[in-house]
Amino acid sequence: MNGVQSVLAPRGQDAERIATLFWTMLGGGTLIMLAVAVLTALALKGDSPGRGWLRSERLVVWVGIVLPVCLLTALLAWGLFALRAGAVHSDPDALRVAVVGERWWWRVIYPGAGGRSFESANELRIPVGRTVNVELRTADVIHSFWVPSLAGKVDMIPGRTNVMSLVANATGVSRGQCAEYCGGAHALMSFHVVALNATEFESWLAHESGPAIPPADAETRLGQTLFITSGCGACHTIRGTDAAGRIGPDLTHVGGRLSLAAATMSNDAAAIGRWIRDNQHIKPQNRMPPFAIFDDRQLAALSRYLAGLK
Ligand code: HEC
Ligand SMILES: [Cu+2]
Repeated sequence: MNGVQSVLAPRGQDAERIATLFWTMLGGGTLIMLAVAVLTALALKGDSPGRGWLRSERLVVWVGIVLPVCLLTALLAWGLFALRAGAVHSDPDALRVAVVGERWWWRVIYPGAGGRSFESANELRIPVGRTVNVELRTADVIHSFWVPSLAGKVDMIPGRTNVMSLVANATGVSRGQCAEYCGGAHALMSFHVVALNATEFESWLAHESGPAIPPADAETRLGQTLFITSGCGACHTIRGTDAAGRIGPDLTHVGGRLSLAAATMSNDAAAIGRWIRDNQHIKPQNRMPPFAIFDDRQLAALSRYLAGLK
């Protein structure tokens, strides 16, 4: 997935402006540096008419003062204009989604039908071409929400709600990362943003807002029973079951996500099993205790149940 997390591979309106700003500043800076190098070489090694020209007052005033003042003022003005990226787009049709930074994962809250919101985690799905205003909050310390290929970064600050706009220009997956050190597992606090076309997005949203699919066979029924009886539901919600915990990510459709544990692992039954048994080695200090209480058959049932929650 080349460029999924690169400022230089923009796939969003604001990221495009930032990339243009970067290339323009780089180009301008390079030209100025070359000019200064040539003038320096001339001053050091040039013949005497050349050096005399360099000493002339007119050159010092025009090239030494007037030119830099005009050039830098123009670049500053243009840079400020270009960076209206980062401003919130006022778009009546905008989709509003909330993302809450938690040590060390992302709670994502979508508006549901009839004004009722519902939760997901560690993955933001958005419709391509439509403004998405993301409300950024934190449950604990300062985090920073950054998807380099879509837009600039905005901090999540205790007691405040910051809003940023995202507009994806193309369908596809971008990767984001917490960009403000927030303690132990900060480096493993990433996520994906998946831009879908409008109809795909609407059907995904409708499915995601619904309850978990019930287990279909004896093994996944055992998995669900283990989930409820082992205390997982104290921290996790699976809508449609008795599990209604709010401390960890909502697992109603966990099997449908691209990754586990905030883009730390790939997502399949085997990875879920490893996560349950060994998560403190996989993501040291994360807030889920490792569970060594299951035998292999139980762990397989529990993992298959969760992986099946698409
Ligand atoms: C004390 C609270 C707590 C308990 C109990 C708990 N978890 Fe977790 N769980 C968490 C937290 C917090 C995370 C997020 C970890 C991270 O990514 O930093 C998590 C993450 C997960 C994930 C990855 C979810 C995702 O979106 O990436 C799975 C799967 C999971 N837990 C399954 C379980 C199962 C199965 C049990 C019971 C055996 C369980 N959890 C018990 C708190 C808990
Ligand atoms: Cu962080």
